[in-house]
Amino acid sequence: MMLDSDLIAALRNARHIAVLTGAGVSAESGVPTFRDALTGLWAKYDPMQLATPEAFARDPETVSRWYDERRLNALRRTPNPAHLALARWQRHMIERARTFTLITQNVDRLHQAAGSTDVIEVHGSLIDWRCTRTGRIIECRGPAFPQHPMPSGHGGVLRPNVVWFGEALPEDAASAAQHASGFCDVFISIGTSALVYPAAGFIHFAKSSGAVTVEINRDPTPATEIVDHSMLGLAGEIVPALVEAWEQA
Ligand code: BV8
Repeated sequence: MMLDSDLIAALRNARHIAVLTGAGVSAESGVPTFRDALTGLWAKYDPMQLATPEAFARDPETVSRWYDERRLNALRRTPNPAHLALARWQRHMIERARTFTLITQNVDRLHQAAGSTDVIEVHGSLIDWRCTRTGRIIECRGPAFPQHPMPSGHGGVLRPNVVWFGEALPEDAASAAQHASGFCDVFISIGTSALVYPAAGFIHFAKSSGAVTVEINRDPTPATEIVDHSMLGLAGEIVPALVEAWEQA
């Protein structure tokens, strides 16, 4: 794979790298992207109509079932070469006393399974569910819920601890992501359609803050025309090649 020499030079000199990932990074692990997350019996639903507090209030059983099915699928999946390469890159950057910040829109926890640490989950996680009354968070790695929605045992029911459309990002995650995007020398967007805000805004903020910006994606996106380097292709192929080129630079 031919890699741009200017990009390799920018990566070699970067003291701070920030990466934003989307569902495209997990696609090769068998986790459907948000738009593909509706197969089979879910085909009749629009995810934008299910991933909202209004949908949960209107039909908690359907929304709970959809998220529990996605949770069980995510728990069956394993990290792919893109996840593993990002975790290796972070380790090697830390060894060189540099920073590597991974911001993810994904809710499948595959980055952590690959060994990435301090992952900033701007859209929460499918694995954690929280009580609608107390806000108490419970990590759910067990079998399918026997009931939908599940009683929390604390006077409420369990909802997925994800950020729904119309909900604010977790304050700590949003500010950490904003800081990393504004502070980095190189910002790399991987496997995201760059359509959902405020997450997609981190790409623009990094660029306006002077970072060299890179996009790795199977298809062009609205960010493609504003980044400095666009690499079209599969994350599972491009990301390991990029990390190898950085290690040899
Ligand atoms: C909020 C968790 C306000 C749930 C998700 C401007 C500013 C702020 C908000 C807005 C704004 N304009 C509009 C909004 C509202 C809205 C929004 O952005 N709407 C869009 C549709 C226009 N934003 C919000 O509602 C956000 N909240 O703004 O709150 C507020 C403030 C204060 C107080 C109260 C309220 C919250 C947004 C978060 C929604 N939750 N996920 C769940 O998972 O169910 S978003 C979800 O969809 C994903 O997390 C992802 O971020 C997004 C898109 O999903 P996908 O398309 O599947 O995935 P992705 O984007 O990652 O695309 C896949 C890409 O991968 C594709 O491009 C494909 O080509 C590529 N690909 C595929 N395979 C591969 C690959 N690439 C490489 N290799 C491969 N193998």
